[in-house]
Amino acid sequence: MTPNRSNSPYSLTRFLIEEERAGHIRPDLRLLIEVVTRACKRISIEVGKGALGGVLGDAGTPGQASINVQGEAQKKLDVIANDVLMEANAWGGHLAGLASEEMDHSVPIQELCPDGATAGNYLLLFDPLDGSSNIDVNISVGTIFSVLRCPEGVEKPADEHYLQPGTEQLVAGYCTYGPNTTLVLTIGHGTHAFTLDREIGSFTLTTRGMKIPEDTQEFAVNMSNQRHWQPPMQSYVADLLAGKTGPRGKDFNMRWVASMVADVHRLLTRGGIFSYPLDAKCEAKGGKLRLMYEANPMAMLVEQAGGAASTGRQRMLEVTPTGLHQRVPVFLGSRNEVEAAVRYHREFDQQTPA
Ligand code: AHM
Ligand code: MG
Repeated sequence: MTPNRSNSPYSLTRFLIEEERAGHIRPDLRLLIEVVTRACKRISIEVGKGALGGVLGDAGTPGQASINVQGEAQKKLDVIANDVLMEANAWGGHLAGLASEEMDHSVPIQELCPDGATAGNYLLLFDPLDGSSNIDVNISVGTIFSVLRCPEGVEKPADEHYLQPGTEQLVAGYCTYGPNTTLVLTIGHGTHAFTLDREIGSFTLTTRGMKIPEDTQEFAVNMSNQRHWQPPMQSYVADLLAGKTGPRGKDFNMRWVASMVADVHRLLTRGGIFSYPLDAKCEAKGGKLRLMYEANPMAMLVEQAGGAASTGRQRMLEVTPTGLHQRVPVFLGSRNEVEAAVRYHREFDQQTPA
């Protein structure tokens, strides 16, 4: 009897094989995505254990929190998620090196796995558990990742080899660990969502070709920073809040999960603008969110879904990186709304002598 294929779930594996057949992806890159997403499944299991698994709370010893390169206290699950991704990729054979939010420097794959590991062709960057301040209160968190090509002839990549603009990304994705676990992925041919089927343990394609509406009436920003923002951001948000009778002529709603993955997932699903602008608290660092493993992968996913991503003054994907952990201001989401935010910056800059 011929199996009824039309009703069988369309797995991530099948999706990737078809993309390879269409010439959109090389076999070693397809296998790298399989390794990374398998690690995400493992992280999803750890996150899902919550208090039962003893995985909540801070890393380190009582009274002595473990601090990462960003100067931020690490949660136990930050460390677990980082270890899972490192371990999964050490033996994969597809990477030349990897870099993480939780580690000071990138690691060449041969150092991770010196016993005869051959260096692959790619560089992987990740934020192993974004939004981790939300873990202990059972709010969605996620993993964000980006894949770049290792420069030709480089066997042992150093930090400088990762400093490529976001336009060079081959793959970008995130996995949200929320009421369900959803992987959102782009290989440069649209943005697609896969939901983890917990019964069979595999990601199933649930939205092919996500499309962000061009217009929105929803914005996401940490309003408690309002007094620290720069003038163009102050005017932009003041006009959003003025609603129907203000210059924008419509009412806006606000949502802020404080997990970038969850906030971006909402705007990929129903539109919106997400912003983390420069403010007086983060100005010296260049912003709050990191370019290489937060802003750039999200920017690629959003652009591939028809949206826009900017620093407020430049297309995000065209920023020339200067450091692995570089920070940038972020505006991304519905195209017309991102353009509106950029306009406020441009008009301010034109009126203000340099
Ligand atoms: P993290 O990578 O240390 O978790 O920090 C990034 C998070 C984003 O997920 C979120 O958008 C932002 O930081 C929240 O910032 P705030 O604490 O100002 O609400
Ligand atoms: Mg993060």
